[in-house]
Amino acid sequence: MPVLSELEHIKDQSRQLRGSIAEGLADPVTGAIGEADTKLLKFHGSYQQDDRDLREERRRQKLEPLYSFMLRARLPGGVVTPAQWLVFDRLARDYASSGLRITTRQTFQWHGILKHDLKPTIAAINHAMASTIAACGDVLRNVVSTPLPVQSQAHAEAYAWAAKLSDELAPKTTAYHELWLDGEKLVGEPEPEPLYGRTYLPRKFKIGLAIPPLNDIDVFAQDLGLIAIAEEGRLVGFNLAIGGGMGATHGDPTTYPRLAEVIGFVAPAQLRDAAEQVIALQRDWGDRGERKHARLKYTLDRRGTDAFKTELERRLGFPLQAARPYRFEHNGDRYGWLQGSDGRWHLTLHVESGRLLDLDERRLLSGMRELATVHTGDFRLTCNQNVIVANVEAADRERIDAIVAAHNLDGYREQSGIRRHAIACVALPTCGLAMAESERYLPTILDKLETRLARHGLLDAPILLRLSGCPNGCSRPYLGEIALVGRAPGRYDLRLGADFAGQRLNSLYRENVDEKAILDALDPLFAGYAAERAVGEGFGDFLLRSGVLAPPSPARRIPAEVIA
Ligand code: SRM
Ligand code: SF4
Repeated sequence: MPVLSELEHIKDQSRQLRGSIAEGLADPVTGAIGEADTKLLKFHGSYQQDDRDLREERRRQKLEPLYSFMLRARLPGGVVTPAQWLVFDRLARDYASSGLRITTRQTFQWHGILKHDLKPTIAAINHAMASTIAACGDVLRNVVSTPLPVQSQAHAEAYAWAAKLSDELAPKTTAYHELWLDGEKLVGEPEPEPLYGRTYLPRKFKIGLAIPPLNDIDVFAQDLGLIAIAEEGRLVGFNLAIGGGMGATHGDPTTYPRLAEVIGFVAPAQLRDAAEQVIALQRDWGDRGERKHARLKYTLDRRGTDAFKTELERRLGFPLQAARPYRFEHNGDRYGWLQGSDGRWHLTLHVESGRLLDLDERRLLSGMRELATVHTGDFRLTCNQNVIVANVEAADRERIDAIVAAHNLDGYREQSGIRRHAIACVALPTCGLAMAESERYLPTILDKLETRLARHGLLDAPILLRLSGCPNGCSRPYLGEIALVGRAPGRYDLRLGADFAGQRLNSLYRENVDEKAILDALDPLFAGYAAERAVGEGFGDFLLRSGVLAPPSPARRIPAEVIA
């Protein structure tokens, strides 16, 4: 029996995620809660953080760090009703420090919530018929799903599946109600967790559902990726792809980003069981000794994908069918108005780094609130940190356009290709793991890249740029045509060569370099791309074809035979 990590003991003794969180919240002496409870709090959707900009100054003043809490909602498929939007907006104004933040898993985060405001904030989110449970922690996280409902019927069915999985496979503990919603206090033994047991999963688990040709959720970065297969506009089932993940540790080759492998196809009626059994098998086979190796991707590489599939089919009691052909076109968002097959309209707006905040003349938070007061459809958050004003009647388009223009929410019309397709993770000052700036650095590096791209006539080229403040990869940087992965303040690994459909990992091009070295390395590549690219050829594809980068090993790309 391997030695269990400390977190396994904390989970085991937590009485189904209670720990002493209630006591910690009630303690007026500190803005923090107990160390072990911070780990359990994640399962309730919140991280204890401190403002890293102020850390040193507070230490000098012999003050405790400026503790606050980040809260993450669970919003399957990124769907938000206008009424919910207004509640979330109010919470951002009343309790958070930096507006609303759309995440790379199509939900909202609020940063900077003080300890005593955590309970009213969570209660209000629940009152708005949403939740924060299992938005973080060693459980199935928010299930993401292609947000753009252009193929309206297949989309509606696929979204319903994402919502069902998210709901039915969530933890069943009543600790959440007890702590945040004044539910009845537990007396005696905690309630059973049928899927998760006393120690939940070895690590976080992510499901994402993509509807080809859109891979806007990066389906191959998921622990369990579901590729919806539609025939004549109706959903007929899903290909299953298992073992994707981005996280790595600098200098540790036993950790790495990995693409999910397509292992077969299931009919809709088989999907819930298949998803549940993949999770259950990872629960049983995952590494509970070393958290760095605990994700499903490492389980598969240790035990073998074939062995995993065989055991999965044994537990399911039926074999998976052969994977069906599919084709992804790209993993970015499509900006502007698009009409769905049911006649309704959808407007995708660009939100830089997903941050909705009122700053000078850019009043994005207020603009979105005004939209929410008049909109009769719904909103969809995207995994590229953007927002879709969805299901708009033709007659309402003009009114929506006017609000969008009045609040500078239509920036996408003027932006360069690279700016429209850039994603940056939060990083400093809130993320405790950040080694370098990301969200706050994005505007600076974009300006400088745009200057170089303009010189080569490439301002309109849609190049996929991804910035992460550390190798954990929250912006899925290993799937960027250009990616910067933080090493230290002002220093990054420059990675190049992913494709534009999320089907090939990039590779390291320059290690631990500063801004000048990054720009100097990219400039001649931009020149070559401008002069020699084929029609429609992406920057990443060009770097491979022209021999700047070596062809990737099979494990770093999705095999062509499953692509239609
Ligand atoms: Fe992430 C940890 C932010 C999507 C891989 N991530 C964190 C924490 C909570 C830092 C921490 O553990 O203390 C960050 C909080 C920063 C802050 O102040 O808000 C954080 N991750 C984010 C978000 C907000 C990035 C963003 O800018 O939008 C995304 C929230 C998603 C959500 O709504 O659930 C976010 N994180 C991702 C993704 C992308 C995805 O899932 O599509 C990944 C890569 C995919 C994957 O999981 O492999 C990702 N985050 C990680 C990891 C590395 C996990 C690993 O297997 O090694 C960590 C660190 C960890 O878990 O130990 C991490
Ligand atoms: Fe923080 Fe690293 Fe994730 Fe960025 S990639 S949010 S720095 S954990």
